[in-house]
Amino acid sequence: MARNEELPIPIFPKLEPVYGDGPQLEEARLRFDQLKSKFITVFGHPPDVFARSPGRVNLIGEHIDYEGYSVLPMAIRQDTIVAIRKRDAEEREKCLLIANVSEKYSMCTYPADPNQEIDLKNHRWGHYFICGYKGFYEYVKSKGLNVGVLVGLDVMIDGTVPTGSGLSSSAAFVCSSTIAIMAAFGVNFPKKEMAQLTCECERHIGTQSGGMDQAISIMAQSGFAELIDFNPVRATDVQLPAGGSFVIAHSLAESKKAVTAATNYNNRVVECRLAAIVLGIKLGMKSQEAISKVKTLSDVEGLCVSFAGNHGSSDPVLAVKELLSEEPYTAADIEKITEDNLQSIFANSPSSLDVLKAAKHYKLFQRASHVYSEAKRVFAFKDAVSSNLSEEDMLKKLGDLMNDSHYSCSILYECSCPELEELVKVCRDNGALGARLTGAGWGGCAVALVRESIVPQFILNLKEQFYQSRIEKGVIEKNDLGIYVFSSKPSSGAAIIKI
Ligand code: NG1
Repeated sequence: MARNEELPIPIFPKLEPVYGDGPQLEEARLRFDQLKSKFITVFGHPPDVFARSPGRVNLIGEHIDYEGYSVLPMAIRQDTIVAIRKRDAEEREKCLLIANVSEKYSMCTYPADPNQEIDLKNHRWGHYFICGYKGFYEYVKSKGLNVGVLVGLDVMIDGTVPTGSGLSSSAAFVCSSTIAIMAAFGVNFPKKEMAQLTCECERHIGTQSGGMDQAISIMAQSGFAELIDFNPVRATDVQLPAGGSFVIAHSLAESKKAVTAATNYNNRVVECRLAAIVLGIKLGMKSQEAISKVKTLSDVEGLCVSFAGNHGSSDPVLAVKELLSEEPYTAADIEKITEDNLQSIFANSPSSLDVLKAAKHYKLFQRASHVYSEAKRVFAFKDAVSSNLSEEDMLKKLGDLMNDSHYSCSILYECSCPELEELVKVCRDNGALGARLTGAGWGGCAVALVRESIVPQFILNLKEQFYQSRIEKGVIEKNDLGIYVFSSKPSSGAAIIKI
């Protein structure tokens, strides 16, 4: 039987295979009906087809996908649905009209030219659709496929993944858009190609993202978390212990990843690359060879492990401890080692040059220590789940790993924030076996592993101890609490729906 990632995106004539047959199905029916009728009101025709892709919560493995390491997320029930209609070639306007069921987002109009530049200085919500649009045309061109003359598209979006929450609303949007465009043009590809393609699509927004979010959004299987490996992209089902549940809670600090890329997300990508180059040189590579060949910390892991082997260990972190300085490096410190200036090392990457402009120093020791130790925790998590530990011991082990991951994200990777710290503490104080920030961080959500039996009480306690004061200050409405704190079981991945 073909592996999941070899299969094309599934096409369903009904909603049950995607949303199951519980209360979620009713909610989905309502959303699809509303989306269709609003589509007809706005565009005067029904949509040709729908595509949906879910958000995700990352259970463990933070900020390591772009370093080539495996991660362990699961899809959540919140998703983005895209309704689309391809206009006939003779219909007047050749433009892309992107509407949203939510009045918060006004209609965006773009030209149909797939070579258009995305105006990154003026962020608009519709840009995420254009990421998929540009990516689609680049991909069919690379495959030598002819999809006909340029036509206009009518598009309407309905998203339930909260934005800026670390639950990958952006990937849900980009993946569902790309798949909807493909479905409208009557093509479909294996999921592993779609995962790679949508990851590249999202880079058009200016973040140097790894591929985790798109891979899980596309390859998720209902009932399972997935161990996602990269190069090549692959997903392995992970059955989580039945006695535990994952509660997702929003810190209410919004993480604006695209806007803060130069100092936060892309900054860490650049720091990791520099750490990898410096390690490569210290471990015997010629500086020009390291600069041209070493892209990620996984590229020099072998060298670090050999170094550790000579010192009685197998842990690459030993090389980091011995060879990198704990003090932050200035650009000049690094250039002494690389014998080349940083601008020329990153000359081909405009978003990295933005990082260099904004950076005062580079914390190579801390970032590399996080990446190597977090990569090990992912496998420890996967091993614990498939071990024959008692359920109680297994849950405890998973919780400990999540706590260690949070410490590393917070102290070594510095991607937490005061609100997340407070929330993680409240989770632990109320019986979470483990709690950590999830996703890029700097705001957004925490995920807590909680014994199934205490979930309702746990959520009530969080409402009292974290959210109540924020409701009183008017930060959120009491009626919206269900959007900000909920428990989630692993949901299904992307699908094309023809109803
Ligand atoms: P979110 O939480 O969606 O911003 C981002 C990246 C992931 C991964 C995590 C950190 C994108 C689309 N996603 O996720 O690839 O690097 O941060 O683990 O940039």
